[in-house]
Amino acid sequence: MPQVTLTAPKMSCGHCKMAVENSAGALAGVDSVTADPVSKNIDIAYDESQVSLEDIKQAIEQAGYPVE
Ligand SMILES: [Cu+2]
Repeated sequence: MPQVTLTAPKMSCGHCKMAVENSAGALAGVDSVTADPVSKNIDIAYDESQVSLEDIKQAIEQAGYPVE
């Protein structure tokens, strides 16, 4: 299962963490999402046969957090 770390500089607090985790975590095929508002990193494990990295980025960006 691929694992990737994205960076979302706009995350700043626990609310941001939950918003990011809930947005990506709601996608079928996303196994785990851990967002850290201090390091700005989002660790994601996903099943590439069910969901693409592009879909995951899009979900997080739609929640209001541009990813790098
Ligand atoms: Cu916040």
